[in-house]
Amino acid sequence: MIVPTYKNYINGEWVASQSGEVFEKRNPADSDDLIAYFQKSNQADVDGAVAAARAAYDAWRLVPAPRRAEILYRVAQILAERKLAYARDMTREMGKVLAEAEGDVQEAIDMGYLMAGEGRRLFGQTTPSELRDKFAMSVRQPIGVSAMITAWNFPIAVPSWKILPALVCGNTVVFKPAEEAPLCGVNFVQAFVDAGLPKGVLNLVTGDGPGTGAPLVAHPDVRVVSFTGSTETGRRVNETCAPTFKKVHLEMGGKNPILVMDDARLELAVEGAVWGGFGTTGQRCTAASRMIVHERIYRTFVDRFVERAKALRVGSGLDPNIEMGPVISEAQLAKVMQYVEVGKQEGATLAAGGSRLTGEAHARGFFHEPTIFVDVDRRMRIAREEIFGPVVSVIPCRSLEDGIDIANDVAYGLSAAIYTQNINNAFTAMRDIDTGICYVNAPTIGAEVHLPFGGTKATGNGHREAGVAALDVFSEWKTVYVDFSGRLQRAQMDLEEI
Ligand code: UN1
Repeated sequence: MIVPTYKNYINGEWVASQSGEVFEKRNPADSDDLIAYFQKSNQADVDGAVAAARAAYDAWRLVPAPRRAEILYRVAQILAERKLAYARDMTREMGKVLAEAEGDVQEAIDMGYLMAGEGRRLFGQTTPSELRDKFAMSVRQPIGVSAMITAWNFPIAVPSWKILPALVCGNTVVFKPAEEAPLCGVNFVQAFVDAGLPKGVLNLVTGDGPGTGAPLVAHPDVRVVSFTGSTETGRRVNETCAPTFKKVHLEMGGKNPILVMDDARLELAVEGAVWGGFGTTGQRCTAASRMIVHERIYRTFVDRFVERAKALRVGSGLDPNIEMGPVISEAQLAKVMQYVEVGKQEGATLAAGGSRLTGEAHARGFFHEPTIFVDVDRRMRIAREEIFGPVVSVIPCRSLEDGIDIANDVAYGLSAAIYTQNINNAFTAMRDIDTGICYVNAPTIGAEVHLPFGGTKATGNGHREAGVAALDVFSEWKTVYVDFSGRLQRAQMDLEEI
């Protein structure tokens, strides 16, 4: 079978990298399965993509927003038509099970319709002026060329949270998808091409962080950067952008807790723990990697959770019977295995899993057992550091207050959940847990696109994506005063007697 080579998309053309180099992408469930080659883009490619986006901006920003939105509506329709095909490519490329991959594409469809509607809103304020015969309002203005750098774990959904709001606001875009999921990036861009987006408005450069991402972030004509990935890389992105005050949106790590109170519906909490901890093989920013469980129900919870985790069927996500796919790469698998060793050395009790899967069905993929450590102390590294794999720590707590204290005692603050039947507990947790997202009686994963997505502390830098909140990243407020009095009026000074 011929292995395809995909190109960059710059100024309305599919073009090869000026580096003359490509990189390969293989299926993490089967490393014999070579999916395709992609361009290894360099500074020159980035310069070309940014120049195209810069040139297209002058016209695109003046297209009426409702017309811009019509193209986004078509993008959503095209994604809906191709949902299964794109989901299959996604599963093959990054491993998540097919039903989840379909959910990923669905998230972009939802975002498309949401942002299509925004084209007829993009609300600002109109207010009375303190002076007579004067009008005051604020309007959203586009910023310019936006650079999107995304992770591989939600390879269509997360780019949609960034690209669709950027475009409806009137910005143009250079998109660098994760090198672990470039085909999803290509597929997503193809939907815009087929929807009739004018040339140069959306450009795609594939490649790695140092070769492609770094020159993109540093490019002087890029006015706004939106990044999803590790806290370590996010810090570098922020530092690169600081000297020129480039607008930066960062979405980084998590160590998301599920609190299970002694009044919780236990079966529901166990189900939530399994889905939150092992859904997407634990490779979500929102994955529940800490179960903080009230000591009164601790043993029962642990027994049931361990039993459920051990029963999970692990394998290729293309098989409909499989519940958990591989981790993304050999390097990521090594990291997971290293953390398992760390957990053992720290004295946590390994209650489920703990090993790479190596049998016949798993030999050519990066499969790891769903793994649970119990009796974990909050000071252990496995309870504090983001592992990004199927490893969950169970930590006992004495009370709601103690549980919230443990929940907040990490560097990150993306998502949290509480299982309780007590409304006072629920509202206390909603108020006191220091995260950007909080669930009651549902696990930490499963955010919906019309609400703000993001986190506190080392998870973010104060911005939110998706929802209407994303518009704040991709627009600047312009405040406009219109004085139709025909004379000089001085604010704060020319106060009228009434
Ligand atoms: C991510 O892990 O980066 O809320 C995004 C969720 C998904 C998105 C996760 N809708 O779990």
